[in-house]
Amino acid sequence: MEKSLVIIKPDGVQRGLVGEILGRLERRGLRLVAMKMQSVSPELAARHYAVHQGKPFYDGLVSYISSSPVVVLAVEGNKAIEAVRQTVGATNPTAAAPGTIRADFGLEIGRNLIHASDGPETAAQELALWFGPEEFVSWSRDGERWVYEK
Ligand code: IDP
Ligand code: MG
Repeated sequence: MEKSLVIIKPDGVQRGLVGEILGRLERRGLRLVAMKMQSVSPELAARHYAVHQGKPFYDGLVSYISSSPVVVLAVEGNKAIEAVRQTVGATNPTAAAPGTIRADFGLEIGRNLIHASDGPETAAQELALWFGPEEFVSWSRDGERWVYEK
């Protein structure tokens, strides 16, 4: 099973969409294995978005993510990384497919509501950046045999 790191960004929290966003991931069958609400320091934002350093949107991105609290979570499931990215939608909400979180709730790339890991390596790095090992809860959902064939 794979884990993915998800951040409900400040706009998602401020707009009261935490439950809606969480619900979409839960209803897909993904298992929530860690979750917390926190403020994001510019230092943490810089580490999380290090790959984007030097890009024109970098400064705005760091101030956006540190402007107001976020909800950070880890979800687990078969192909969780790909499944979450699909439910999240394309980076620019107006290019995202209808039915995705970004298309259904967003209009601008600089206010796209949610972050999700984009591959196994970044997921491992991001999970270690945002959570200590003791923050993960190991459990299984009783209905998982109705989500997974095997
Ligand atoms: P992703 O979140 O879909 O993985 P990335 O390309 O990794 O997209 O970019 C990280 C974040 O940076 C985006 O989610 C978005 O918030 C922001 N971003 C990316 N491109 C732009 C842009 O052109 N203008 C403003 N913000 C951007
Ligand atoms: Mg990305």
